[in-house]
Amino acid sequence: MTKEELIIPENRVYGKPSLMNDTPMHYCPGCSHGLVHKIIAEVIEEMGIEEDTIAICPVGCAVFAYRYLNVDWIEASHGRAPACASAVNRLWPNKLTFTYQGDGDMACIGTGESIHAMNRGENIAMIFINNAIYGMTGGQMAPTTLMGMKTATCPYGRQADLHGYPLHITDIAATLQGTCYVTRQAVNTVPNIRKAKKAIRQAFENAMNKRGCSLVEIVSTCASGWKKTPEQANQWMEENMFPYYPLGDLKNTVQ
Ligand SMILES: Cc1ncc(C[n+]2csc(CCOP(=O)(O)OP(=O)(O)O)c2C)c(N)n1
Ligand SMILES: [Mg+2]
Repeated sequence: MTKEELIIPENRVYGKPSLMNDTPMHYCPGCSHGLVHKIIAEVIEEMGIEEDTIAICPVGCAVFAYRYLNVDWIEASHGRAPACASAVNRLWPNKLTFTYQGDGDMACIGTGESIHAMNRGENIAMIFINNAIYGMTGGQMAPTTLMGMKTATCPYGRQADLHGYPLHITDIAATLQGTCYVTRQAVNTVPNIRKAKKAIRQAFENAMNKRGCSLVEIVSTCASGWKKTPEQANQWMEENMFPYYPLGDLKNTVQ
């Protein structure tokens, strides 16, 4: 069956998108990163922009994203993906440019770059994996760590007087004039995976149509960092993360 025939809905068989290569992923069981990679690959394939995509990967667990999807990638230094994406998109305005960042990368070391890229209305899409922790470096507290949540650097739980409050960077993004689409999604169930995929497609279309900056937050699990099994991590996310980071669109100027 040719690739064209495969994307006709009635011919479609469950499988790996052709953009995903056979490199074994380094992600832990139950991690959201792999699922999000897959839906990004599907969207790029469905939009037919495999040769017209430049992705910027972060420092964090997704540092090796460039190994798994066969598009052009640039590896930015920690937090600098939005600055890098801004330059790329100004040089190649007809390419899809997107960043892929964790909460430590986007909402801590890269807060300045993220907010200013969004505020400038760069024609880029930003995919933001919020697992409320620094996964890669051993589970330290992130700006998005919940109140009371235990991490390697707040073993008694996050306390306001010591650590301050969780940063709602997605809510801040929605207030910026340069953003056209800001949404919060998850990949914990099949319906949510479908919604997240639709959101990523919308963000990519906005970027290609030069409508401004889109931010897609994916509320995510980090089973290893949270010291839980994959099932427990999904349940913990539903019970604790979703009330604090409710799913849905925060801003959509495009409808
Ligand atoms: C300049 C710099 N500071 C700190 C680090 C250490 N470091 C690597 S990844 C990371 C945080 C990653 O967390 P996040 O962005 O949430 O991604 P995750 O691993 O959770 O997906 C940190 C602090 C670094 N590599 N470079
Ligand atoms: Mg993280």
